[in-house]
Amino acid sequence: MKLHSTLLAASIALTLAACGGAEAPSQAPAAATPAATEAAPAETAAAPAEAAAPVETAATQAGECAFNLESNDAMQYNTKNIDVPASCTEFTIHLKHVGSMPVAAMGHNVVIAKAADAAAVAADGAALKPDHVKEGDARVIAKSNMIGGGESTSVTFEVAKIAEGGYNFFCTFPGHLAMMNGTLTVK
Ligand SMILES: [Cu+2]
Repeated sequence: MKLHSTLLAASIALTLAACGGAEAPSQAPAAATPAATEAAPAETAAAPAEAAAPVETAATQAGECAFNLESNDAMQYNTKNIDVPASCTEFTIHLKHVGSMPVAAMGHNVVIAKAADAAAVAADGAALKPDHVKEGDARVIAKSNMIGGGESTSVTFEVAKIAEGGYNFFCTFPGHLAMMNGTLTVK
């Protein structure tokens, strides 16, 4: 019985000694948690492309026997039809280029001819700078100068010459005819 107690005491002493000697420095370095949580890039929704302005809003009838026609840097007139009162003897189309591009790059004019002749008139004038209309072209009722951004011009014609109908107004700058043409309606 005595021996047993002694062994037990020794065992305890050993245990204590072991514990005492094991003084591990308890300075655990703070785990450097990478707190740099990357800010999620905000998905900026792409702004919806603005629809091109309607073509026919800005056209204005400039009095009984005239019309204010606008053209721009996007190769457009601002109307697809011009009403010409049958009561007018002469009719004038005032053309304004509201863009800023030079005439050599984005020139516009107004030529009056039968719709069926428009393509041939433009083709025959394609190489003829600066007006792009063949001199003395019998198919042409009237034509304005070719203008660039910020400029204005006008063309006047006798209404009787288009009274039978089927006439268009169009631009003969190379490549513009498909976009830039409209009807003349005598009424
Ligand atoms: Cu043009």
